[in-house]
Amino acid sequence: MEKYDVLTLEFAKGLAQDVGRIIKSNVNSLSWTKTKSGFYDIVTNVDVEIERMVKKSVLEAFPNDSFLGEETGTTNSLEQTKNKRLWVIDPIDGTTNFSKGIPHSCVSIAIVENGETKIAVVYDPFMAELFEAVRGNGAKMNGREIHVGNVSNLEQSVINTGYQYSAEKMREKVLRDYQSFFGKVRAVRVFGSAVLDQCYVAVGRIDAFWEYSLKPWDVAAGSLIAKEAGAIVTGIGEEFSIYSNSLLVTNPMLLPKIMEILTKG
Ligand code: 2AM
Ligand code: CA
Repeated sequence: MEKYDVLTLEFAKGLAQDVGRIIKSNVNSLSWTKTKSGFYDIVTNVDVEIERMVKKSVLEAFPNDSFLGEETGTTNSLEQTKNKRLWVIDPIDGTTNFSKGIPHSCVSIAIVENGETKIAVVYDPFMAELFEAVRGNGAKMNGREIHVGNVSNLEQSVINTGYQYSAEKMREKVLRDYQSFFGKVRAVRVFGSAVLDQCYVAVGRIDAFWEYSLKPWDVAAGSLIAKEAGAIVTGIGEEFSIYSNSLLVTNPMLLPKIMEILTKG
């Protein structure tokens, strides 16, 4: 690993743990919660405060890099970020959980080069779990290498999904997919943090995860951690990129079976 990548990774890990402490200590004391695009799409004062803090720290430490965050958008146009490192941040993934005191959310940090994630750090302060990956170097949780699970038949699989309430066009498809798995898998879960869902595939807690209409900050870090842990990361009927509309993360053995169901429906 290059020295600069090691330095960046260590910086991102420190930052993620600092942010995690803020998330955990604020979980039951929010100043405000606002709606964004619809009544279901919310943001809290903590999301905004964390993102401002992260943006300031990142741009002070790495002034030549660009920044894209869920709450404050981007410092540069996509064209301008082409030959630069782009930090893609979700200050809190699982904001609805967080706002209700449900202890399942995380901070997500990805460093992207030419549209592909090179370094990823995700921290869940409630479980004190730090996930990390560097492209080509495997994935770790709390310093130990992690790998996807080895469930090969649907009947024994526990899979996970999520949905954007705002994506009205997808509603019927989401419900059809959900129903298609009934009676075929052991369980379908909806935990409410797309980033942790991808990390959970990486560590073998769940066997597959799929979702539509995600944004770069929902997928940039988790997808690399899953891939480096041996998962297949793909779009559904399209190629995967951090900008694509669909995401399936699965252990390799389940890929054909799950893809068949998702593309048939
Ligand atoms: P969030 O908590 O950062 O909003 C739930 O299915 C997952 O989708 C969560 O990871 C959630 O991230 C994300 N999500 C919720 N609303 C979204 C939206 N309008 N666009 C993109 N992602 C969204
Ligand atoms: Ca968020």
